[in-house]
Amino acid sequence: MTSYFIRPKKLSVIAALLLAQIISAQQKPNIIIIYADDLGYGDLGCYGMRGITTPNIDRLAQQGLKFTNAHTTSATCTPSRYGILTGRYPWRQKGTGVAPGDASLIIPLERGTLPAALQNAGYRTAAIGKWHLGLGNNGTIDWNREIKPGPNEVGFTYSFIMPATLDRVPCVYVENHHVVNLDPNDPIEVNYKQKIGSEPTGKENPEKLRMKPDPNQGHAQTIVDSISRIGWMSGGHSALWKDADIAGDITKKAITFIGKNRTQPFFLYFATGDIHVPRYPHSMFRGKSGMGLRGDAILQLDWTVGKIVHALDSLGLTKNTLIIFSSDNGPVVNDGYLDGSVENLGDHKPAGVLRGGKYSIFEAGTRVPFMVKWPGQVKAGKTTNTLFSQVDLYASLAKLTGQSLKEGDGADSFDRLNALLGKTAEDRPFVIEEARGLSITKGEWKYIAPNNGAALAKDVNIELGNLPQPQLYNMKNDIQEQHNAAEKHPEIVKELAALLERIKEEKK
Ligand code: NG6
Ligand code: CA
Repeated sequence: MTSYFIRPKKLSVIAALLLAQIISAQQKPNIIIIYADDLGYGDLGCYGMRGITTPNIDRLAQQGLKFTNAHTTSATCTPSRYGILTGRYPWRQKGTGVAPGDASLIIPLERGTLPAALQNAGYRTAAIGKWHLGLGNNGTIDWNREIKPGPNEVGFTYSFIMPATLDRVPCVYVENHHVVNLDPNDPIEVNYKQKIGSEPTGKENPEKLRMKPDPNQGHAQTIVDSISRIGWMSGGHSALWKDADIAGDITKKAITFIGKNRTQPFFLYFATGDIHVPRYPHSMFRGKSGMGLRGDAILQLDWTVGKIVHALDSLGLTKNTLIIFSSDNGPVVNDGYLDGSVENLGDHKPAGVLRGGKYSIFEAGTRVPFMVKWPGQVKAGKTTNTLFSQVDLYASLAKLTGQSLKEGDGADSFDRLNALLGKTAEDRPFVIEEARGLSITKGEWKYIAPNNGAALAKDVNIELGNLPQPQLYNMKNDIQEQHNAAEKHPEIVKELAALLERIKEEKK
């Protein structure tokens, strides 16, 4: 007998076909930036790590393009994030160093940003995960009211963020303009100058801690989730995060955002808390890497990436989604907590072959893993050594989405779309790196401007690369920056020093 009504099974097939049609009609690709925290050049299987496997992240490299000479603007978090989102060198603006948890928003409201350009191009945009670019203005934030300006004022349609780093108070999520799960009868107060409230602190109540702060590095203030932090906070008990749940919480939000926007172009800036300190991953990963909590956090990071990729697959979005994976600065092992990561590191080299690490003007400070996957558009399984900077994502993605930048917007950002998609291996004309001082790399030469910072950061055990004399390294023959060739090649020193000065003096 012929059926006159469509069976539910058929209906779902029709719905799927319709959805596929809507999706293929969607011209512009979805864009996801997965931004890891403190992940080093040597911290992934596809960048040579042995001992821990990172299959989900490695698959991005297998199915996409792997960069071996891509740089953040800076060797710490806040300035690199500023660079990627604004397309400007952070050192052009005061106050772009590592931000305390109560800092005001450092992104100027009057200028264009990467997310705002994509918003103009019709994208739904989201910042999910670590923010660390300040919130509010005038140096004061009332965490119990509407918190602004923040991500939603600089181009993000939706935000779900950890305000600063995981080691800084307040340890709460902020969704759009509000602290999540805040009980109005238990208001939050935050102070970075003096103790407030009666919460236990790492200094006074070490017996309450699950990991000890390094006595040389602070981090002994208010205890949240059995971990003492930088800064004091009181109240907000119902809003406090659990460190072991952060990766899962933000991944869930990311997948929800992707699902909600599956029929229209979206941009997701997904900034993980991993593998920054304090490292306290979920029990699924704790003790699983054989390399201590830092290794366990790498496993968690890989899981996170797997979940995002899987969500795209199951929604049929893989083909039309450009994924960029990178890190905000180089690696550090002990960054404030005695969490066993140093003892358990074994022979793993977080910076790979490079010298230095986080905070360093040597290469490991800013040369980070960087991968691009876009099926059908970026050839799979290739590696490129093109000199690349994250500051160029703004102009490049604006180009991709048909946006022209207003005068002054993204002023340091070059359109490097062809390099990003592997269509050219041409180098950026130069790359500037920032730590305590600045360096400039052009072709095979890297010049580090003289500066009087310390040569070594003892507490974190990282060579910072600062010297009162000029340094010049040949990055082709001496990638480990062992042989200072400044005296041998004064003409190159002169040329690069002049170029750096010229760029610094540009009015932007
Ligand atoms: C440093 C902290 C370090 C970490 C870093 C920011 C001390 C001694 N060290 O000042 O623990 O929080 O700032 O890291 O306080 S970043 O990746 O967000 O830049
Ligand atoms: Ca960082």
